[in-house]
Amino acid sequence: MSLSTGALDDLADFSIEVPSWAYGNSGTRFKVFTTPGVPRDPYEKLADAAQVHRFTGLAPRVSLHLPWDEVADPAKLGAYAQDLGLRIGAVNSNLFQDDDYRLGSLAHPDARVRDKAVAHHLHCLDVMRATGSTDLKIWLPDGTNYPGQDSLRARQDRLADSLRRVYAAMDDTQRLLLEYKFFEPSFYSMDVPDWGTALLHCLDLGERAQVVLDTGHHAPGTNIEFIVMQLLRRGRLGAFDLNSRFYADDDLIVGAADPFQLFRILVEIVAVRAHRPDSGVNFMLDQCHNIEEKIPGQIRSVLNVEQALAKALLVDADALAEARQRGDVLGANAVLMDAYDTDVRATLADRREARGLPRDPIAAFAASGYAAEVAAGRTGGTQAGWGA
Ligand code: PSV
Ligand code: MN
Ligand code: MN
Repeated sequence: MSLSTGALDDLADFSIEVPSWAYGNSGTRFKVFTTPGVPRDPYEKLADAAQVHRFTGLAPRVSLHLPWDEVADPAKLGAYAQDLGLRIGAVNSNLFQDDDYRLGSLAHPDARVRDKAVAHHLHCLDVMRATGSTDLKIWLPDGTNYPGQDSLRARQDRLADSLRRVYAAMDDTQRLLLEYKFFEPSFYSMDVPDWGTALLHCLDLGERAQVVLDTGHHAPGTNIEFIVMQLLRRGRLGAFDLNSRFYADDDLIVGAADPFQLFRILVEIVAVRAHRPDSGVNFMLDQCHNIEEKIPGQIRSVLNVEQALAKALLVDADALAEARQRGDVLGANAVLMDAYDTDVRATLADRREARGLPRDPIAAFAASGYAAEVAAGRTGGTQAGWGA
């Protein structure tokens, strides 16, 4: 396949949002390993994120998580991001580390706790106003562990009411992005376990409520690209949390476990040009780097997404349509596989070089000395929030 077709031109303004928590120490409930030079505050997380953008040109936005990224002056944090050539992306409302949330947050049986969770979102909206963020991202740990523990239906009603209160407080320029997850930390029922539930809540709320699809949040074998297509059909795919899973919510580097699945997802995206910046689909990462180096881990991640998108852009749409029309099952499949099997690495390196970026961003970062510099200068870095 020739790569000189201009099919890859759309890569020029494609971007990926990185999570602030990818730069902190993280781990499992068994152990959190520390990394020398890990950021001590949100400012240092942004400085590390800026390295990913510097070497790839792909990652100009950073998601925050509150209260992990709480600062005295959010406007100053937003301005600092700008100085680094970045922007604050989605603000995630953390509802899973407060003792009050033992039985849930926005769906909690006690109105006092629900009020507290709603108030936290109003605070997040203020931080968004101060930092220039437009996306409020809600992932609920809410659910139950035992049949009978609470009324499944009452929990939905309480959740709908709480979400309405948050939505009503939003500006016209702000979006509410609702993420689903099929299990964990609740093991019998999650209150937003699937895309159908998330979509129903979003449809009730209004136009500016959209669904977040985290690629690690489905049962094994789920056809994720079908969900992508269906949410796109209704104009309700707001964002991705991209990562890889082998078993559950593994939060590993995107494209590591199943690059073909990532390609198939992006084929559905490209089919309706949702990779374009004006589509409203925010391509975010939600990953943790438990044992690998964090900045190179993020660089690898954004490059994996770019590579999968490049292959999706190479799909010959006309040939595919013709094969489908004639009922040529193998022919249609071959069109997809031709694109997937194309080695785009040299082409992408050429494109980087032409834009003044390194051909090999991971090698360039290693050669830059940044890791040694921060290891020497930062002591007592924070953990992203998991384990202990
Ligand atoms: C939950 O598993 C989740 O995917 C949500 O997006 C959280 O905000 C995120 O992980 C960070 O831990
Ligand atoms: Mn997520
Ligand atoms: Mn997750």
